[in-house]
Amino acid sequence: MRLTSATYLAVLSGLASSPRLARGSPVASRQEASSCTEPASRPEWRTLPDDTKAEYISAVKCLTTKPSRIGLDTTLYDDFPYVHAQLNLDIHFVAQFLPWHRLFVHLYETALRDDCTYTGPMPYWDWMQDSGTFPSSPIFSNSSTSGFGGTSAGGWVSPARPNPLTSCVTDGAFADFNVTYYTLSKQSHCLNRAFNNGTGTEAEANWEAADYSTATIANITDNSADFKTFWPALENTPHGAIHAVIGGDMVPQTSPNDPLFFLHHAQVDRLWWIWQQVDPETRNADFSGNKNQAPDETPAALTDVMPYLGLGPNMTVSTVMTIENDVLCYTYV
Ligand SMILES: [Cu+2]
Repeated sequence: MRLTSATYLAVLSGLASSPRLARGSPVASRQEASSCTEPASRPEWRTLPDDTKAEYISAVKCLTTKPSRIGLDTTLYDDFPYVHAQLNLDIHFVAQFLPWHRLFVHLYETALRDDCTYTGPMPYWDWMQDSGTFPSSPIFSNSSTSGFGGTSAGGWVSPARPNPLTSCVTDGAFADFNVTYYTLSKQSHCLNRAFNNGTGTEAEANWEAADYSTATIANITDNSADFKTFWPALENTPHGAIHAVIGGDMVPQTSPNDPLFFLHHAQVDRLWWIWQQVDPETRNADFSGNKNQAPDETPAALTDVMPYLGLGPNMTVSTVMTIENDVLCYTYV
């Protein structure tokens, strides 16, 4: 999907009327509203040439050679699962789910560029294309330079089993790749995947294909009139299914251990953006629902501050309601 100039203007006008900018500079013109004149493109993973895929994957691995940015004795790579796990209850099943992960992926992209000299684009993984044929998705390529690899030998095992950390990825660029955290503890282990072909019911068979099909996404997008309807539908069903079907390290709160996490969440972010484009004037400012997990019913607000524990500056939700602004500057192609 490409932005037309009409939608681009609509995005800018939504930005200019956001509370954050309106308060700071009441006479800001549309041009002054954003310094983002050449947004970076985010393409689908399988459209990248092999050398760009290889460059992306080596930048991801490079993060394991850089020091923690938040004062841990582990690496910059580990900061991401660590922060995500610490904040788990504040960023899931709450309105902040989408904006928090939007900025989280951006922080990751920025680390790949600034700390690991990556020059290519941040890719997303359109798993709708893999609904019904999940294990044969090209993203699971066994190329040792440009493939994320597939599942472990032995198939699905519950993450609750006594030793949950033995489903090692054995092919692709992350074969025998080690990660450091597991849930809230430091527990070094091989990157785990254990593809889960549903749990037996009709609806969940075939890799839960129905949960992330094109038809399901269209249904969510078309039938969610407001943010508080759209976000839980996206989080609970397609987003959750992809975590569950991959299994292994994608299941616990340290799921950013799996490098696929960031391509998955770029896709979730893209789907939010597509939903916003249907009516940008309204939807670029539509943020509503519960601020905290039940039973706290405090309503969420654009002025809510999103925490990142030092990985990046804490920011208000309003800062990331669009993807082409002073802080974020990218678009999906
Ligand atoms: Cu998350």
